[in-house]
Amino acid sequence: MRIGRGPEPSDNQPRISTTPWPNMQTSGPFDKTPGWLDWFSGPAKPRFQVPTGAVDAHCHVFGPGAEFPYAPERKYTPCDASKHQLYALRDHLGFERNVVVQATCHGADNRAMVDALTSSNGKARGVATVKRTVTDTELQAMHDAGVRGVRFNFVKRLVDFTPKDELMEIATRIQAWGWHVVIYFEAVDLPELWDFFTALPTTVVVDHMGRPDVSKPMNGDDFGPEFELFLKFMRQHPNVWSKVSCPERLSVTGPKALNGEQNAYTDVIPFARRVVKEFPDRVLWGTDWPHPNLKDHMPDDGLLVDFIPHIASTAELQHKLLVANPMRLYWPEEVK
Ligand code: 0GY
Repeated sequence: MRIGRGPEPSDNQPRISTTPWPNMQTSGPFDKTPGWLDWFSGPAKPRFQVPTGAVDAHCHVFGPGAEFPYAPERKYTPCDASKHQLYALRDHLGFERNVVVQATCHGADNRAMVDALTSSNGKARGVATVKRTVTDTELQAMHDAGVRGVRFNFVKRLVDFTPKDELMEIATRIQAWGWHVVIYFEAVDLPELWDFFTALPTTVVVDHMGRPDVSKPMNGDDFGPEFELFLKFMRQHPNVWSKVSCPERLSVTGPKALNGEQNAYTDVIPFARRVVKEFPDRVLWGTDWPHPNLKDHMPDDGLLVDFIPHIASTAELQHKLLVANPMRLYWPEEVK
């Protein structure tokens, strides 16, 4: 099966094409960032069968630019990646639900993400980006659409600086809707951000394990000061969760999830496995489709799913990672 781009099909069905690597475009008055890697359009069927009710808890939509323009303040212009293509991928990989995280190329204009949620028959929830000027009416409308969190991004190549007092004000306000805060930062910045993160009054979800440098030497069970600090962060703060996603972004030595590779990104496995083992009730996993800003290669999402049993080796751990935990955080009303 291929999940192609192009004009949206009138019946909202995924478009099937025979071209494995089309040059995907950006619609509207936009040009892709030079060197942009397009998402993989012919993913393999995963060998690993995800459990019934599995949630892809980190993915994005991009535009389409002609319908949902990219934000003027964006740091990159991607190829379009529509809700139809996202939901076709979901079905192909065997997932039942998605958590759509606002991508920085849309700034604080959440319309594309919210539109994806409202088109999902309740099968998608979202994480928004908001400014302190957001009104309670707007927050309520986003809640009604399925938004359950806000994302604070500290990765400098992606966003301009937002003062911490503004972020704390937002975190305090969203508590009224029972939302949580998703944080994205680089491992080297954790010491400086520690006091702010530990003062957040909500559940806090860390993107991609705080982006460890997996090439730093390990000593037996000791992961070195940077990742040990991240583990301490989770250990000391029971409100902190982590996504154990994005091996394709963190890996230095691969091998890449391409050409049927069943043992991809082996250098990331010890890190993710450690987090899953120590905090099995506070981990989430997502594809990160359509994989913004990858520079080296674009993974085959089917093979990315085959990475999961390497980091969650039992059916019980897999169920927590893919079903029980995301359901508790994003669909608590359905959890008995
Ligand atoms: C990710 C990672 C990245 C980008 C974004 O919203 C975004 O632009 O999240 C990245 O470039 O590392 O989680 O998708």
